[in-house]
Amino acid sequence: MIAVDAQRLLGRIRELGAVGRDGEGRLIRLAASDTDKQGRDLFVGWLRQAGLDVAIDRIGNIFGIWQSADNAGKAPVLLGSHIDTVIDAGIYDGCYGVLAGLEVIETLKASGLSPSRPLAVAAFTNEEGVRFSPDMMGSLVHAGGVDVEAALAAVGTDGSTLGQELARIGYAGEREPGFLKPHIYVELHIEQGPVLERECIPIGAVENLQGISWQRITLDGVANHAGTTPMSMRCDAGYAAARVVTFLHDRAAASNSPTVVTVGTMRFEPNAINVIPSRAVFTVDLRDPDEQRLQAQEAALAAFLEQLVAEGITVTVERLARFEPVVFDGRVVELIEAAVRKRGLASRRMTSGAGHDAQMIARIAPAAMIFVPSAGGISHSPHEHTEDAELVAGANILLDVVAELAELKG
Ligand code: HGY
Ligand code: MN
Ligand code: MN
Repeated sequence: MIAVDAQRLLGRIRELGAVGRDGEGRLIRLAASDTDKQGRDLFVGWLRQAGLDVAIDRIGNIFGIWQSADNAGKAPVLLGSHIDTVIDAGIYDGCYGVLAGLEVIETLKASGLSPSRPLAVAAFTNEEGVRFSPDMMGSLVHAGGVDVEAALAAVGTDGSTLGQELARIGYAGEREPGFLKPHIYVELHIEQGPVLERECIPIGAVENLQGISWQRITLDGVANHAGTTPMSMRCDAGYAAARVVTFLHDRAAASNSPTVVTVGTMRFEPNAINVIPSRAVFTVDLRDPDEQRLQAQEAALAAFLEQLVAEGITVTVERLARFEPVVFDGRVVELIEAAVRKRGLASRRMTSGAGHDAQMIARIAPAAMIFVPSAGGISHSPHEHTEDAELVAGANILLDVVAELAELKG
């Protein structure tokens, strides 16, 4: 059985993982930033070295395509993920799937076999959504889920627009989004959760992905003196925000369901030790594999906010992202499981707790994902880790699935 070049793959993961470190050594490659450009330039260099055609679309999605005279024009097997990161990120989230996709194509290209259809690997823009909302933006545009002009007009947390920033870093491409219609899409990714490690299973065959609801909430109260204002006379935006966080956490914890909630960002105004906050701005990330339960979570939050209004707080809610749960293509999941059995490995079916580009590409092509274990279930953290052997095993499963899909001819 052919196998990927483990050292080349592992070396590239580490090399890309070193790009975009700040003064404290934190890995930060937010979408369309200077460090994202550095990562993009490195990846494009590897695509060119591999002799692939490089195409960049208007939302900055990067595609490396291997096609020949006799298969050009047929829908490609598409691999990929993202290389933008969160703040203080690990080196595997997204990058592993992009670099393993490139590795699989390079390995097949060197094997002398020729696929019946083109093979392509994508690095989608702004999967993380930390600087520009929504997340999975590049793949969402590719799948026609949002108009490219609207996406380019997205205003970032720093007041810039995505379109300006892509132009500034030289990745405002020419190709129309969606120019490449995949035959099938397979995304390899670290699990970012505890299941595979806990069950000592090397591969996850991901059959579905939970729904995601992102909102930014602004609570306006009344600034006043911390010392002279009796508790009964306060309209404290900071306290109100804390009550929202507690309400959501307690509700999710008591729900006895896979419901999860995260308030990952919060700021007060005027943000002074002796001033009752007049304003609190925070984000709420709600997720559930069941759409009804997700809607019930959103309704419970809305009702709680109504209560705050009755107490004199002014509430403003901005919708940042809303994606329903996605079920992947069972045939692709079965292909993954068959490839795992052929290599004598174990796998289990899984739901993805994280959002991924695959959930967007599933709108336009049969799609599924392959997971490998995350040590301690940790991700979106510098402590994110997957063993080399696990990374290589996952890449070889991707190789086998692609070889099957590409109907290789000797
Ligand atoms: O938020 C997510 O799940 C993904 O990492 N963008
Ligand atoms: Mn990811
Ligand atoms: Mn991520």
